[in-house]
Amino acid sequence: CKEYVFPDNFKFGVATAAYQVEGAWNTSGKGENIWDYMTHTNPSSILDRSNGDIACDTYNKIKADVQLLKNLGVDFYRFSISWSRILPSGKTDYINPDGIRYYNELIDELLANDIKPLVTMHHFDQPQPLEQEGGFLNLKLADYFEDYADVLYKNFGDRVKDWTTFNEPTLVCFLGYSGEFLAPMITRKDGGYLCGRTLLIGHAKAYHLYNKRYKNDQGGRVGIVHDIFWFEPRTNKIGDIKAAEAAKEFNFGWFAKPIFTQEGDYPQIMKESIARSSKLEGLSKSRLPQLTQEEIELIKGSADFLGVNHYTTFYCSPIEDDTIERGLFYLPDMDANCIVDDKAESSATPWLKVIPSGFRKSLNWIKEQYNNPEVIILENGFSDAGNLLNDCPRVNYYNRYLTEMLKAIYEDDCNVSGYAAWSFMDNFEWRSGYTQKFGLYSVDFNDPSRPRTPKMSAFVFKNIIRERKINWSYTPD
Ligand code: GCO
Repeated sequence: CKEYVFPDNFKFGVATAAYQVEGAWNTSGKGENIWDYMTHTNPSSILDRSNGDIACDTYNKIKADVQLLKNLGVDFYRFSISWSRILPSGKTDYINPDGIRYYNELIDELLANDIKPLVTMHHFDQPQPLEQEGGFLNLKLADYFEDYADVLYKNFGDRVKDWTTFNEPTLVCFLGYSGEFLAPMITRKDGGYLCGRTLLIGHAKAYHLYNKRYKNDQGGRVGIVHDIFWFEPRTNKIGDIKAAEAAKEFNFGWFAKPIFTQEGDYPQIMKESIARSSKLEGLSKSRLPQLTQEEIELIKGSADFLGVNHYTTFYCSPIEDDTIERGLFYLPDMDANCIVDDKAESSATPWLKVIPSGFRKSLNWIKEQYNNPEVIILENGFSDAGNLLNDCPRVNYYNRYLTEMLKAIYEDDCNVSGYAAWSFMDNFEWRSGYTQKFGLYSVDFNDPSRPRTPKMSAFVFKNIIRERKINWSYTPD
């Protein structure tokens, strides 16, 4: 097969998120966030009854961890800032000096080692006190988010040049406010959409604030991170083809269409199917709140680049096809039921099957639907269950997915400028606790000092970065 070399300006990184790695959950003035609250009040919500109280303890390991990053040779490190560590109440009544100190030290240490920080402002962990006001169901949180972004730009923007507002808004909203999967586990049928509006507006406000007040001096850029699964029709029947289209729009178009297209509104398929199911339930109007013209104008074009997380592919059929069991990717109101391919290679995560071709297809779909925006892959990775250092399946996953990405760049002209592996190290995998390991470094969670050990995948990734090409000799036959 053809050997591609990564483009000259292509940037490599690894990613983490605050709640999954930091620990120090109540140290030096940090406030409680929705995951602290949920794991403490409802321990059985987590598969192994664990939590992120200590996690990987990255809070206490800045210097050592940055050396590991340097050793990998990454150009950037994607991490998230814990809103509650900076603003314990969620609002600007009090800015926690230790939060500012901690991220200053991390950013300075990264830069001293030639690693650029790429910062996520929100990765699933909003402050718990804001839930008393309805959390993201309440549009007011868009303003609180803008105020929080202001504090971040003011304190860190002299050194942070790559910002993203929200990580995976679809999952934050559907799984947090309509489904029962992510904190705060609210189950309101309209919850996902109310949350979605707040996130879109909060994102857009944070984007415009940067442009108005900071961009001139700081010269950075602001994007957002969407998850994209690839959705294949289960067969070539028209119903299955339509179902796969619907799933793409609910998963990705919901947040990408308003921001990245000229129409600046929700996808038509989504509007129609929510209106239809609302009507069937006897509601007088659709439970999807319409964006006003003013909101549309605010949101349209509000991103300098598109962050993309991609892991796997699902196979879709219409919901009425009751010969098919309800799949793992199913959103209420969406006329599609999407299942995993049981025959594909598995990871330790039930929804994550190894289907590399879906990556190239996703990138092509983005190129076609969104006029080839600049894309940075901000998550892609594989989980296993044990403390496997000889992690051949992960190496294989990276080699094969990166090859598909390179084909998308060279053969299809997709505008992909960077790639971050998920994850730098094993960490707290949300509802699955510590049962699913995604790291390039293994972490011993039984040892209070949380030692890190490189897996084979860390060496392979390091080699890819150094040689700027995939070295297949690491891959088992
Ligand atoms: C997500 C998050 C990550 C996860 C990763 C593996 O996609 O849910 O961005 O925090 O840990 O995706 O599931």
